Amino acid sequence: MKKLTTSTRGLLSEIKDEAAEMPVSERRNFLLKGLQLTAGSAFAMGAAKVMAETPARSNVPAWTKKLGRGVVSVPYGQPSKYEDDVIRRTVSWLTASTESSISMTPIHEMKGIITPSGLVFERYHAGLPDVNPDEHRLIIHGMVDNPITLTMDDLMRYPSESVIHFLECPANGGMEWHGTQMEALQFTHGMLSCCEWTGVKLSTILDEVGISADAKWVLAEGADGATMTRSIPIEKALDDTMIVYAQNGEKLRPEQGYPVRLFNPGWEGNTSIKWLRRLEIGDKPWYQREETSKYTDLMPDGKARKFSFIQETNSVITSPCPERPMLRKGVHELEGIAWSGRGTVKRVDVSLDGGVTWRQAKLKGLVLPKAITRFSLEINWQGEPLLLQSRSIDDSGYVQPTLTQLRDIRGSNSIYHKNSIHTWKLDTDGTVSNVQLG
Ligand SMILES: Nc1nc2c(c(=O)[nH]1)N[C@H]1C(S)=C(S)[C@@H](COP(=O)(O)O)O[C@H]1N2
Ligand SMILES: [Mo]
Repeated sequence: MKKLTTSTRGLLSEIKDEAAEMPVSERRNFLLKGLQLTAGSAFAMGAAKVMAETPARSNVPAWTKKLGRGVVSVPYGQPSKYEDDVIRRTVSWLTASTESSISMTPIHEMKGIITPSGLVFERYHAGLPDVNPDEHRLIIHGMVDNPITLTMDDLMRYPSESVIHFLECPANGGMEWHGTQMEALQFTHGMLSCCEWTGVKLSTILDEVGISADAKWVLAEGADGATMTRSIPIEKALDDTMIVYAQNGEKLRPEQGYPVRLFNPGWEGNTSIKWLRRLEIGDKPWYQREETSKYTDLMPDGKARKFSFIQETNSVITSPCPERPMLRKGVHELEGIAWSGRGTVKRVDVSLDGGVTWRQAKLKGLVLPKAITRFSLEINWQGEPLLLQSRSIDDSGYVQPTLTQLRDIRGSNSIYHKNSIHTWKLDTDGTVSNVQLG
């Protein structure tokens, strides 16, 4: 299958040339295949016509004429082989090695609000450790009355809770503070996932160990080679922080921290320590004990923003997008996703003219706090160029800022927390490119 390419048009003409030499019956399937992968409007409209002219009954495919595979031929199910383009991807020049790197979720292919576990973006500081759950221990100590060491079995005996929340790296979109660099939605917004997480509320366990009245911070440490360490304020720990061991109905994937991770709903992803081995209750954050914080946002005056824990509301149009161009003229369901680390997405507006006029989109399906929320708007596209934008507003009243508004306050030195309104340029031929407007 063709890999994602920055030159959609180049690929299209390639497919078109190849198709011209085929008999009509073969061409139909081939064209449809090409459309799913890349597609452009003029070409796509041709394919739709071919399809309409072929009577379905004359086409009895091979798989209708024989028995298929029996049960348990695949003990753990996998996606169809025809979906092998729906995968995590990384940007090779972003990091020096794959062990300290990040891959992105193919959010242009996502349906509904749940990210399948195998497609959740991965962020490692020292590669993926192979943790044996039988040998793994979670230690909870520090300013507590009764320090404890938990096995995974111990942990699973506590009352459990399941929540659906997004998880986003604050560097999502961070490559584009200075200008556009990425010609794919997967790379502009793909450091984002939304799963059902199951585990124990941290407050339940803190209750049991009995924290000191002077406790202010919880230091969390991972069991990977980076022994990644972050501190979270006690208020968050006692609010909705969880110790999770399951994801989308099964045990955590190794990539997501198997057998146990911390999960801080709505907060920057780095605080959700994977392969969690230690929680130390204290009165100081970790950066006052060890090194200086990496997770600050450098401001134009050289000062840094600290404690920018919350992932503020953000949104992006997922169809059309560079990977999903417009296939034909006419009525389209424009679709997108919005999310807010403060709470629930209240409203999403869509602009077709680069922010001059706005229309309110419809929120679709489940609308949950701190979760991916889908929106849609019906448009009738007649081949005119458009500048597509979406603007999310959450129930705290926070309105997603324009790029100019964000840069006015934060400059463009930071690599974190770029949640500004995103613009896609839709061309007359249906292709979509990444542009920046004020
Ligand atoms: N132990 C450990 N925890 C970690 C990391 C890590 O490298 N080691 N990366 C963090 C970062 S920066 C992010 S954005 C999230 C990503 O979670 P995911 O890989 O499950 O998508 O995990 C966080 N937890
Ligand atoms: Mo991150």
